[in-house]
Amino acid sequence: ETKETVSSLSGAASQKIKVSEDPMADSSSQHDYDVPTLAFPSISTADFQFNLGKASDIIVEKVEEFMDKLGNARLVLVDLTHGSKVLSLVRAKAAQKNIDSKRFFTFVGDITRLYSDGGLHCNVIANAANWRLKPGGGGVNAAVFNAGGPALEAATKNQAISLLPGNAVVVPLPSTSPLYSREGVTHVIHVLGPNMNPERPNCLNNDYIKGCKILQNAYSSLFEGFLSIAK
Ligand code: AR6
Repeated sequence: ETKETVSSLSGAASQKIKVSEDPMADSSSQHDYDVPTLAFPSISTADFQFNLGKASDIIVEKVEEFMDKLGNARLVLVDLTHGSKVLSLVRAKAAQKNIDSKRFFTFVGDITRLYSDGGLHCNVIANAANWRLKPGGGGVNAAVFNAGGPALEAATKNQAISLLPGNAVVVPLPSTSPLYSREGVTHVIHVLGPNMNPERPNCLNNDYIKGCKILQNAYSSLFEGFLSIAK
């Protein structure tokens, strides 16, 4: 059922438009845009060579732990391809644990183009950073710093100059950053995960006792950082 109403759109002359009387029909898309949403990559599982099975266990365990504190906020694990092993492992394990798929799900796409390419609005995105918080180096770090532009680099320097493994830093994004204007991203959270790659600093030489602890701490820091701005 619809009714006719008179409305002024962006200051233009009034015009007749039809609006639906079903409140859900009009509010649902608006509602989705407003839901605090964190998009995050699988920390440490590419360049840092962390075991995918262990990493996917930790992701699901940490998501489950934070579910109760989330309120209406959402967590989205992102990777570049439909063939992503870590996405399918996490999907299977999350389903097994009956994790609410409205508040935690996986998404295929470039984390710097979730809204413009995929129509998914995430107000916060996470970066799998390096300890110096420097641009470049490939992977998601290069993509996030490229997309964020000089504004992200400067804002990052304001918050921290380095990061210890297992830690995260929340960076408010200036509106001059393309990530803000194009994607609607208001914060980037840099996370430093454990490194198993001998060619990168702080290699743990396959010590998965330490590695798993650090990855757990990394996700706790990330989700706590997100909650601190989502509320
Ligand atoms: N969008 C979404 N996911 C991505 C993107 C993207 N644009 N790019 C990569 N991934 P990695 P790490 C996924 O290697 O293992 C950097 O050079 C990727 O498929 O970016 O924590 C830093 O400077 C994988 O699932 O991060 C560090 O030195 C996940 O993101 C180091 O690499 C993480 O892959 C960190 O290594």
